[in-house]
Amino acid sequence: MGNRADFYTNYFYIKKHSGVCFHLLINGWGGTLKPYDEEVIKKLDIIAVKIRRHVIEMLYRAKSGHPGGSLSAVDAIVALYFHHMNDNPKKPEDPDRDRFILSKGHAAPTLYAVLAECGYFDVKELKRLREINSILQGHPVSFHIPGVEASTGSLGHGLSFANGIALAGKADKKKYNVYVMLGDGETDEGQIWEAAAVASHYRLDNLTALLDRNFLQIDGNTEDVLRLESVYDRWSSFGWHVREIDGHDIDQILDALQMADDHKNQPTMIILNTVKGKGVSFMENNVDFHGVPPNEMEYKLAMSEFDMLLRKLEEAS
Ligand SMILES: Cc1ncc(C[n+]2csc(CCOP(=O)(O)OP(=O)(O)O)c2C)c(N)n1
Ligand SMILES: [Mg+2]
Repeated sequence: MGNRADFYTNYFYIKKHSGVCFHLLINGWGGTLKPYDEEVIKKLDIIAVKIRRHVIEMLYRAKSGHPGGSLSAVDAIVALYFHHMNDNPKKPEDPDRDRFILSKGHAAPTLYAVLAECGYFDVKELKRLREINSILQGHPVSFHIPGVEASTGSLGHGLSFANGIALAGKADKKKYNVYVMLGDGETDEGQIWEAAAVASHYRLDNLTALLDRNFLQIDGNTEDVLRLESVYDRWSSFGWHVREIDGHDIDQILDALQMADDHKNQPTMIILNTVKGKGVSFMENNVDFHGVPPNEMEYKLAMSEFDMLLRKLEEAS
């Protein structure tokens, strides 16, 4: 555990340090170099596996929760908190912080694991997911958990909430950015499209939405339940700047986030092409693991898969 703690401490330093480098590149030298390199990507890949491990441990212990949509969301949330966002776990109420809102609140275990590993609260709390009197309930509650910006879980509201914070940022002449993650099934909600229209009407270029496009929702393929395609054309016709990437490729995620921050006069939608259950072979693309935790055998199998992958990644780094 000591090694892991050191690893995160060091990584947190790299995150902040690379932010400074980026500032110099843009403001000092004006170059086009990326504010990260292969080493950063390798480290984020390793963190992502460790977060997935936490998620499965938490769900197994709690005997309930949502593995599929938690696992598909990991890489983007890791990229945001461990590299991209300007946030400080020691000052979770800093008025100048970047904000992240997990609109698909059922992926709470991923957000909790990331916040804990960043230092917002003790990693030991993760063991108490869904227990009575635990701060970590099945869906995020903002007034209980340091670092959680919005209480979510009732799908469809997060983008409207993010709009409000982004508008307030403009009114107050703040420099912060707002990031919000939506599920693809979640975008069946009508409120999402009211919010999409509002964001482009007010030219909220300080707002970036990330769509976890895993093609599955609670009980089937999104295209069978209520067709979404063409997702790209829909968001673009609502006045959004849209980019579509591999949602498990850290390099592409970091690049898209930077592009979104730099884009002016429009909100940006990053479509993350993802795999529901990513990282656990028998959960991948398996709708049965939308809201069912692993049993003992599945838990052990998942752990052995993570161990194998971690060994491979650590040897390569
Ligand atoms: C308003 C509302 N209706 C229904 C639900 C129940 N529900 C929880 S998850 C889910 C499916 C969400 O699918 P998607 O957004 O694609 O999530 P992911 O695939 O990322 O898990 C549903 C319908 C809910 N949480 N809120
Ligand atoms: Mg989905």
